[in-house]
Amino acid sequence: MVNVDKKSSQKYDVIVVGGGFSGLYMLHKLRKEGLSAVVFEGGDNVGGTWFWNRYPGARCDVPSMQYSYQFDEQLQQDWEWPERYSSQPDILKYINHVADRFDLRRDIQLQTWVESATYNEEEKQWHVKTSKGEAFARFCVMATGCLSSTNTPDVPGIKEYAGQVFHTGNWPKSEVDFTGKTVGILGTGSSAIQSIPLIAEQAEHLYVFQRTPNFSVPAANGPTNRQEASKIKARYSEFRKECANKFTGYDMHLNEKSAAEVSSNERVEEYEKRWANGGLMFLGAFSDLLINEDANETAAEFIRQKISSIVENPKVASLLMPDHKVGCKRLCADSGYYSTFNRDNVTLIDISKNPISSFQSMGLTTSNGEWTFDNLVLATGFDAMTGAISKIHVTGKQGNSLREKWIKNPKAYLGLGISGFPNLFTINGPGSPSVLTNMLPSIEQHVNWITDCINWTKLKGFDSIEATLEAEETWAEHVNEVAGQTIFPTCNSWYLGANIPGKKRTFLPYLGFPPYVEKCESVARNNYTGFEFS
Ligand code: N01
Repeated sequence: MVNVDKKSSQKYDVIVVGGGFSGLYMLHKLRKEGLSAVVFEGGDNVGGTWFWNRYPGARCDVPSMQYSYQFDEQLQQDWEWPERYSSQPDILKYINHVADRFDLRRDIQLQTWVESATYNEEEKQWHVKTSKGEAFARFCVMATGCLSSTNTPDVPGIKEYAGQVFHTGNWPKSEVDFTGKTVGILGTGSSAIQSIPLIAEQAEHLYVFQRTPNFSVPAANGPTNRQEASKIKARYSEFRKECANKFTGYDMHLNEKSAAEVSSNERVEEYEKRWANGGLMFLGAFSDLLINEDANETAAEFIRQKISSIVENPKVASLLMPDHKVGCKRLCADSGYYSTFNRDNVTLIDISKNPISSFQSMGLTTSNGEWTFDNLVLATGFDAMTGAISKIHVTGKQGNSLREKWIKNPKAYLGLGISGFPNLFTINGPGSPSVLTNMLPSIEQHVNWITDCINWTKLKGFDSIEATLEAEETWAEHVNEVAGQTIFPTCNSWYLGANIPGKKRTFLPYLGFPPYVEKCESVARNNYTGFEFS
């Protein structure tokens, strides 16, 4: 581990902010290139998202054999994933193994929050102030995660609530025991859908406050199929290449047929097959589910019927049925979510028409009732893709603030570089495929690209590299244009920043991993078009 006092005002080639999947690989890669680097991480251990999201049932919904690093062949051969979809503790164990295996900890400073990063135009370097000191570097890489800045709703009186409050995205390390407790949970996104079945098993009574219902499909998790895993390992690098050619960067088993071209029997058969197999591959059932509203409606109706067949109380079933398009809010994968509403100790409260008016010390009031509970769980999501960076006072050229820039319009060229902020890179920043892909290959692609770019800049004798405003704007327009051809912008989601009051509504992630990679490679091949150097 970095000795805080000794290194607190040292100068590096690169400062990396964040010690999750991105920060760890970034450090490893920079070191391999002979560059000096430090990682500042706020948590008391590595892991990022997987360090903080310890809520009951936290699990990844991308298959374990794909949700893992591919940069080291021996690592991917050696590691054994116990389950098809990995639990948070197993992923954290893996991240810790990687930190030890590649001797990363000596350059990671834990429990160190980055407060500000200021670009010195004369010296062409970043001055980073942390909770423990300061450091300088020519380059700064924000590896701060897309879903790491928690969103706590600003409901009147929420601070008056006297029971214990837990946010799924910032769950305590010590065990939380809801036995004998009444619990209220706010939110019904992925985190809630994973945790509700487990909290319901423990709590005396669980009140679920739902503003918008969400589509969920069974995860069908289970132990890793060893035969299948061995087959993948026998040709891991080829398998990874095949996945990189998929739209989402992982294998969705996309059916080439459109929903319209098959009979209704064939359609239902396909949906049934995918429902039974489990997971997000449900969205690969037909080629046009995400681009054609009618096709999408066939999938939506199939899931609604499933809800109706699982949930015994028809009124509750009907409340759980979303009326938006499947996938426009991220599809969830669950283990017994809908059937949990058949339990006597679970009550669903619709707050779409009767919103929460205020919290009191013992609970909350909606326009049609009062609810008391011992503990409150906020499963209210994140200020996605820009929130974590905006929390840091980032100041670029001419004293301009990144927070101010992003309030008006959160954009970055290729999700990698920001005009007015030279030598600053974002891993999975706004405009990158990131959250619409398997995050791991997306992270590795960004880290590799950033490292090559830093090397190239140094090789050419430049002191700084900066995205041009024109390139940044053209890219942001393109991101929205591509999304506009799909069902994604048809509902309020965090992809659009719509979950954060006051955040500009713009589509944040880029749709399509292979064309994105091709674009990044072409930019690099052509001497980093869209960037300027000094
Ligand atoms: O957050 P969310 P999440 N009053 O934003 C509600 C990833 N992830 O933590 O829809 C009342 O999806 C909000 O309601 P509404 C995954 O990418 C992955 O669950 O805005 N309600 C919504 O129901 C996921 O998409 C995995 O009307 C309020 C909920 O809170 C992303 O993280 C697991 C409210 C927030 O849902 C975020 O998921 C978990 C208010 N003021 C997470 N404010 C896996 O890999 C918000 N809500 C499986």
